[in-house]
Amino acid sequence: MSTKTIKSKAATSKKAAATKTKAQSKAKVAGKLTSKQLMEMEEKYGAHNYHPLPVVLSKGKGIYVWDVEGKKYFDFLSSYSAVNQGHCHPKIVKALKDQADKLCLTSRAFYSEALCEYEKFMHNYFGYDKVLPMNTGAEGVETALKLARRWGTVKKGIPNDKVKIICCGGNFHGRTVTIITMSDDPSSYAQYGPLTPGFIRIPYNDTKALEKALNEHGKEVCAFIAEPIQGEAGVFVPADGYLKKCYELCKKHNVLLIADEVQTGIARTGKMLCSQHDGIRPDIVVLGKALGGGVLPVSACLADNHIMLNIKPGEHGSTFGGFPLAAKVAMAALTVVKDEKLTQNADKMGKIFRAEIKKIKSPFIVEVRGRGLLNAIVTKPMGKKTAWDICLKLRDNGLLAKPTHDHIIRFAPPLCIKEAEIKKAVAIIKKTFEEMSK
Ligand code: IF1
Repeated sequence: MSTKTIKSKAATSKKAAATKTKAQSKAKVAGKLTSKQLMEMEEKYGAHNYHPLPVVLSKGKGIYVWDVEGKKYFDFLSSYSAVNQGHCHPKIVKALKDQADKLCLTSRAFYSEALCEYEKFMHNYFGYDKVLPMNTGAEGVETALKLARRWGTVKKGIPNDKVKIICCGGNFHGRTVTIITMSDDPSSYAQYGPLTPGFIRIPYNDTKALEKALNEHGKEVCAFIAEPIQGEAGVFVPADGYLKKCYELCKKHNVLLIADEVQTGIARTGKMLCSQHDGIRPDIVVLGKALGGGVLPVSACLADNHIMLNIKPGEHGSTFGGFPLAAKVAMAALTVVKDEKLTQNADKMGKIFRAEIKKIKSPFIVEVRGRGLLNAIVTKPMGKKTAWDICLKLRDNGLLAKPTHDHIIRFAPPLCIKEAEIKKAVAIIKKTFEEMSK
């Protein structure tokens, strides 16, 4: 590197350091704590069940977030697809505020006007007979497992202690003890004691493996659960027609198909439900994340009566499931998706994103993959540098993303992003890979 370059780099980093210090002292003057102080606070008083990227956010609007020092970033994680409509969407926040001044919580001991309205809204929006409202994605998945097992024992006649569910390697469905039983990732299931019986795991994207499992165990199997695209596994897009073939095999063996659309649903992949890419209608759909519009935890199971009505009053539920705030927020969140044509935009912007990334000539980019605005860049190891290091450099350059594994980085901005913003973000990604190569 020439002396001139060394000098200019030194000057740049000195300037950056000076800016940071100035911002920190400004923060001090404003009486606000600095990022460093806040991270130390979490270290001391918060459980250590996460290792966040070192950035402390204090504001969000649309596709952008700001840290406590006022630095602006593209949000390319969207809280793992929970902020599809953009941060603090005015119509969603208004729905929350209006309801919060009227009635927040009734429990399910009584009816609520908002929930009754929401239930009909969900029927009309998704075309299933009924909705079972819950809160987190994991609760939605647990509810789907219970609906399937209950259908299996009551309708299919499977002996109660024999009922099975087939799941996929590489899955991520949440973090309860029963759900981590399905996981093949030791960081999810190890050393939590005895797990839940009744699961058969097969490889993802392998219809022959499903056919074999159904031929051998089909009589005791009530359901097959899969993500239409495996998010945490690294945005693993299965072969075209995979889910359709799985659905046909399930029908042949009188087995329910559960689609976990917590991350892939609500327009993220360029269809309202990712299952629609294969033209199928799963027996049970699990929704979460963006159903709450980036404002509240809202999840749900959708199913028809012959599945939903096997759970009788008092046999399942949740204090906050479908509470008035969630009902109003979810209706606003889904209305925004339709009114702002976010499904179509996700499809269009996703194609532009992948095409632009493919133009980047970097020895470290192996491939870019995804559907709609659920994408990932698979990277080649850069000496000792990992995807984490790339994300640190992306942060410095004004874009927030997170690795799913050592070498895969997920890129999932809010679905309201525009073409010019996609191109600015790609320019940051390009610059970052160039800097990492030096
Ligand atoms: C965290 C991962 C993603 C999900 C699918 C159910 C759930 C999730 C397909 C459970 C949740 C979140 C959990 C979140 C990070 C994120 C995640 F990295 F953990 F694996 F997206 F890939 N089904 N995924 O993706 O929903 O109970 O969290 O509401 O920090 O644990 P939840």
